[in-house]
Amino acid sequence: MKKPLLLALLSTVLYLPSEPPPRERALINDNRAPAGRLASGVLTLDLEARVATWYPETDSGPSVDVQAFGEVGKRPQIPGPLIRVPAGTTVQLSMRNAIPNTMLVVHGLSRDSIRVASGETQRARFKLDVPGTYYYWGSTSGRRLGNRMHEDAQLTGAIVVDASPRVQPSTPPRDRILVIGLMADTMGGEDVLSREHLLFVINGRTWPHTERLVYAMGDTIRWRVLNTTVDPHPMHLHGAYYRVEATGNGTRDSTFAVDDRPFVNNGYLPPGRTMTLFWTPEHPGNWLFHCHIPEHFSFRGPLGALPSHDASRAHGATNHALQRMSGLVMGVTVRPRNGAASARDDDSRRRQLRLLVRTKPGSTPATPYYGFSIHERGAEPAVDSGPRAGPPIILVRGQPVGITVVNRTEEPTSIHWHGIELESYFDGVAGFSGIEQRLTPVVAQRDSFEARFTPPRAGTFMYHTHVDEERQQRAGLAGMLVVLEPGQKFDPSSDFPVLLSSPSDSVSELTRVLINGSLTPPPLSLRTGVSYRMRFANITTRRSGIQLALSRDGTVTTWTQIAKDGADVPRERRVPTAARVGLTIGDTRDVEFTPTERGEMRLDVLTASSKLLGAIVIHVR
Ligand SMILES: [Cu+2]
Repeated sequence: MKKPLLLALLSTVLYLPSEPPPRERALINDNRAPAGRLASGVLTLDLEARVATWYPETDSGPSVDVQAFGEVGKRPQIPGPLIRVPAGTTVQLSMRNAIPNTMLVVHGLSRDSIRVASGETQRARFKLDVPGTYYYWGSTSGRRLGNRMHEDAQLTGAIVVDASPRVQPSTPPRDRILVIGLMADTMGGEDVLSREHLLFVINGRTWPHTERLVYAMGDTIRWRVLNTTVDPHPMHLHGAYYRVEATGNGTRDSTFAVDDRPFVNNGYLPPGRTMTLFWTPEHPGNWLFHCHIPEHFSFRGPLGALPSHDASRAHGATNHALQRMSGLVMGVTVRPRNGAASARDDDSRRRQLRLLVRTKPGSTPATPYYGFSIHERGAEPAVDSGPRAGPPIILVRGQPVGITVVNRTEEPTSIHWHGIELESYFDGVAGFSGIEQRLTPVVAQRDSFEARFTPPRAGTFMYHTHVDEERQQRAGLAGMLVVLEPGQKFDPSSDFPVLLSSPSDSVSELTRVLINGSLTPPPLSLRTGVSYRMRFANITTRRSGIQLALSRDGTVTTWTQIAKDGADVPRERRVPTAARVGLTIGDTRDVEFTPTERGEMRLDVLTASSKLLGAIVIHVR
């Protein structure tokens, strides 16, 4: 609208604001530059909470006004300014509340929370003594850390206390700090199926706009990952394992003894928890580090809006990674070593399999029903209407394999070999896996793609679609991948895969899981005195809190955990424990047990609050 000329002139002369001044932009904080002034063992830090405009995608993308911490005289940051000091540093803090009409309560700085009314400044003096990873957080809504949803949900900053420089030379830290944040409209929980707005960010940005971390082969990569959200996050690393060095809850951080460090590719990060991890890439190329809950990394609209029904169909997407994922994902690029020879391809020894991906009877476009079949020799197996999960693929450690994924469905797909340490190009993230210009293509309708790898480790892994994950995994595109030691035979009478997935209809999904693709898995027949192995895998789409329990007459028995995520528990650390274990999305776990008495046993699949989701009945003879 045109302003009347006189008013326009007056505005010019008198600088009358014609509209409110634009808010200042929040800086995206990569958590590399510590805040404040450090001198003689004292950090002077003047913080302020203000309202700022946040751009979680790109500098010119959609934006939202939120509350943010900043240093006084500098721009606000999301996440808040990094406090990073050597152990023993005294912090001289001032905290100002520049948000109108609020009571700001800040936790994690000094022993007590700091309450600051609008326009006021509070001071605190405290010492940071214990090395580790922590965070501070504020609220103006009176909510707890994870329950902040809108305006105050980004009032979070990392605190890192480094070992004293007298102990450790003061080289610039090479670790990276990744703060997971969330803005949502409802809190969620086990039974909430869809949240309208759900914006997951890492260091203030959502995928594919999160920072791309670049390393060289042989680098030790060290991350401090902070979950300041209400949701748990199983953090899956593609193509490699990491060691968890420490875990914390924001105010306490515990370092594992060297021998106790979990060795995983899928580490569980509950709400409010932190973990410090490290890994050394052995393969160059592009790798993902992402939450394995599809709702947390599937494609969403601007500012995390639930995409419209049409937009949620991936049929046209050719670049899955960039067009069909968002949220809680980091991309890592590992540069090849100069002059390093690529792995020698020995085709004469390569076992060739075809993995047929086909539409099953009963499939509809709205609720697709797809199946995997393995075709190794002879005629192609017929399409069956059996279990809604792929058959186990049995491979041998050290034996090269070529698995040709043949897509005969009506939508593009791509298969990820979950937990296998392989070349990036075969990792299955269409549009992302690979090196430089050679990126994995999506497997289009009526097309195929040969994944080549040599499993370096015997154990329990998975193969599953990495396209439109929620839809295609529920359609049935997930199975177990078992890698045996050379010379070992797979014995289905003593070795039991137990793959958990989600039913495709939303009513069953509320109360049940599929066990090996079935709501009614057949009972197992065991004999006393025989040792059995069970291989558990959770590829459900929303059941991150699953517990598995083996019991007799209502009493949990004992078993021995022998592997997690495909990596063996060292023999000397294998001890019988109570037969109950958590299995989050993306986890695999192997246990061994020997029945000692005849009778009936049960393997129950339970929610975190012990509601029954499914069971296998076991007859011991
Ligand atoms: Cu998550």
